[in-house]
Amino acid sequence: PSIVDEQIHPHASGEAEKTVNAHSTPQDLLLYAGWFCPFVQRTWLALEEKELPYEYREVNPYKKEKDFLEINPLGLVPAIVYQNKALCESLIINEFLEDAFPQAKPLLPKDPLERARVRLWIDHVSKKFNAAFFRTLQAQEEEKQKEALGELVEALQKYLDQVKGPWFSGEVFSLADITIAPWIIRLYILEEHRGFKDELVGGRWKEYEKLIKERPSVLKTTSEPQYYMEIYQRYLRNEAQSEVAKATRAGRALP
Ligand code: GSH
Repeated sequence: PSIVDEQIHPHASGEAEKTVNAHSTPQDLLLYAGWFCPFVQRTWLALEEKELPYEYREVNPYKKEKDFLEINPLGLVPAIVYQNKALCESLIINEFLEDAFPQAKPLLPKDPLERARVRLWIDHVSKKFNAAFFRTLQAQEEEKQKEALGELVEALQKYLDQVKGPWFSGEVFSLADITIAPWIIRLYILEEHRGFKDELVGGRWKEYEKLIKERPSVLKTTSEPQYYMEIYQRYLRNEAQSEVAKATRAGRALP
């Protein structure tokens, strides 16, 4: 492969860069992040929503540097270090933040059944929607692109049917909204290159999408569109060499 994922823009831009700069001093909680990464954005969003003190540290996970592999042997961002212990996986870290900081703003509802419902649909976003997103992005033949796009739209419709409004769980912004938000702000890539349209989802999609895009924590963790495009060009040509891209190419579940 001639395109190397290591050559990515080195840091956040726009609003996200301001947020990074505001979190440069050492704290008990250290976030290993890549500004471009939608999985990182999930954890970054949880930290911002909960207003926890944290230090942001930019790493390029494609370089697999020894120091970072000691933190996360899988070599994936996000990872955090808290009280000298390392933790990885965006969804697990977000659950950890809920457990470890009960005095901070909760991102899960109180009712056990509703908590379980939030988790069920987080699982749906992560298994069905995220996988369809990368399949749509990487498919090269028109027929395959259409098929993947159909699956993506269906996954979004099923999720939307479960949104109580305004947010997934009603009045409280939750980990479900956080789990899908990074992909909502990246949908413009599929709109420009794979024929995605809001109208395909229908219903209250536009309303929900608008609310997510305008959420202050989302704005504060989002870089400028041209820099995301640089990254996603490699996916659109199916040349990306990330673990996610390789799994998608091989028809395997996402890492
Ligand atoms: N399941 C992981 C999570 O939810 O945290 C996925 C994380 C992930 O794939 N991160 C990407 C990464 O670190 C960046 S967006 N990739 C490095 C690689 O693929 O080598």
